[in-house]
Amino acid sequence: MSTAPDPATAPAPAPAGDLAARFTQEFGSDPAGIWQAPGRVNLIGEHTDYNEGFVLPFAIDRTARVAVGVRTDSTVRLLSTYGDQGVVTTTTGSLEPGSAKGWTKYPLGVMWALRQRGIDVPGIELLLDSDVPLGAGLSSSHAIECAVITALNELTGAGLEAQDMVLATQQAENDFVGAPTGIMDQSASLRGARGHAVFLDCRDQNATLVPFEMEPAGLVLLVIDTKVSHSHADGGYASRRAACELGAEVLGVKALRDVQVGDLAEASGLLDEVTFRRVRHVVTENDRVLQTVELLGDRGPAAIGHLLDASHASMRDDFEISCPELDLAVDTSRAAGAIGARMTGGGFGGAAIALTPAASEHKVRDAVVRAFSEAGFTEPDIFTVSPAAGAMRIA
Ligand code: GAF
Repeated sequence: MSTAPDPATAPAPAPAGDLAARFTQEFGSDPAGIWQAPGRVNLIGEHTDYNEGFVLPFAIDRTARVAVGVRTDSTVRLLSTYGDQGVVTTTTGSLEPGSAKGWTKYPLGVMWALRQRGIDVPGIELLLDSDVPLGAGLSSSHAIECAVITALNELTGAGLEAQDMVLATQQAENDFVGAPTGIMDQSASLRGARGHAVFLDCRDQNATLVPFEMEPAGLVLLVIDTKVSHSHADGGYASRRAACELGAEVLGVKALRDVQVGDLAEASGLLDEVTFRRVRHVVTENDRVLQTVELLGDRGPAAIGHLLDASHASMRDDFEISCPELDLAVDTSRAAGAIGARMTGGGFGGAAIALTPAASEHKVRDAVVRAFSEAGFTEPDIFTVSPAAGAMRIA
């Protein structure tokens, strides 16, 4: 998706009526409907999903929207309101891994994955609009995929449950896009709810909505987009996943989910030094997710700051997926008054989050912008997010 401008600096997404009008202007007929799906912030639980562990993401108030029309033939025509690709035309029969470029990999990957499930996906016309920042670790790609699968599930009458849609979008990411990701991001986008985080057990896909509201606690959640672009189809994500699989194999467990904090001393004698640190991150991170859920229930968001900090330290030192910009964003936010901060998402760039007293928001923002300028880094984009609804039809 690197050819498109960053929607973080672009205007808010077009109202549904404008998107429908643009669709009609471009394709010469009205769309069958408009669907939207949010990006996500992961509050805590990083690189635990593909280890069958626990995650606690939430859907954010930034969405991808698709206007979709059904054709009577197999032609597929795709256009986005940003980027410079123009209308991309293909056919349902020619979809195969490696056949798509840029943002079109996401809708076409979903169509391919549905066809792999025997679902008769017709030709379509699709217009995409999004205000989820690209490459910022907020899962702009899954927002597109989840909007598309929600639309196609309805338009084809496939009747897929959320769990099936999660697995279909994972297959699209893994096998069509080529990113060996887990199930967290699409679960948040499809199953999120306003005012809640999604506590997901990635072994059985059991999801529990956990109340998570900043305003009553006098807090805001800042996202600091470092503008360091990353891609999970690059090698870093895959190599971390491979280290986890190696760790589980040597320790004789199905997945690292089955290793407890109390097992780590013994594990250190069985694993090489680097693999041990990768394992220690996952095992302690699972424990931090469980502690976070408990604290949110007992004492609310003001009580979880130390767990966010510990999560960041673990990703920086043990999993080694942070970068100088993310570390600076986290350290500066903390020093300026945030009660907890961590990088969020797969790492190697993207965004940090800072849980901040509302009264300190401007101080934290100013401090981070100043620190980035002094370090010679690109100016970050800083904005607040709140837990929002999951994917739905909006028109
Ligand atoms: C990316 C992946 F898509 C998720 O599945 C998850 O592994 C995350 O990185 C790391 O927690 O967002």
